[in-house]
Amino acid sequence: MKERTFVMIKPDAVKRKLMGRIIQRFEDKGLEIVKMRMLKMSRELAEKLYEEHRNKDFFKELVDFITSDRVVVMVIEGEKAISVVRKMIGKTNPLEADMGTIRGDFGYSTPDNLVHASDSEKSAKREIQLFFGEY
Ligand code: 3AN
Repeated sequence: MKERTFVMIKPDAVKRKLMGRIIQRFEDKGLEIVKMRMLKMSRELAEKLYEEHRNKDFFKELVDFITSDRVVVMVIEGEKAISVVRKMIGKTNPLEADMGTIRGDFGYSTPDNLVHASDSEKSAKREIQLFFGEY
């Protein structure tokens, strides 16, 4: 069954001019980009996106980072898109992410680990609605 997932290219990837290469990977895999836009997030929006991390010690660092520059947000569609995209981005910590994944190939630290992608259908719905107003 086709699924939709929310993907965000983070400010570090935009600054490092990796946007094109990251988008290319999703297209090469056979996934469909059905919505996309670039924006600079407000603190309010960033805090909503990351609300599950509100009590973590890295929360302020994460919100500072994600609002520091532009991001690209996308809705990606495809068979099992949520798990396929999570596999393609790799583990949260780029030092532990497998080579061949986006974080494994391009990243070295957190919170600047290049991409965000929804981890479940529930998060995908919430995150897509947050940025695109509809699912
Ligand atoms: P993922 O993005 O792999 O689902 P989460 O949901 O655990 O990972 O974390 C959300 C974001 O918070 C990560 N993408 C990363 O930018 C940041 N983050 C996670 N762990 C840390 C940490 N220990 N220190 C700084 N930032 C972190």
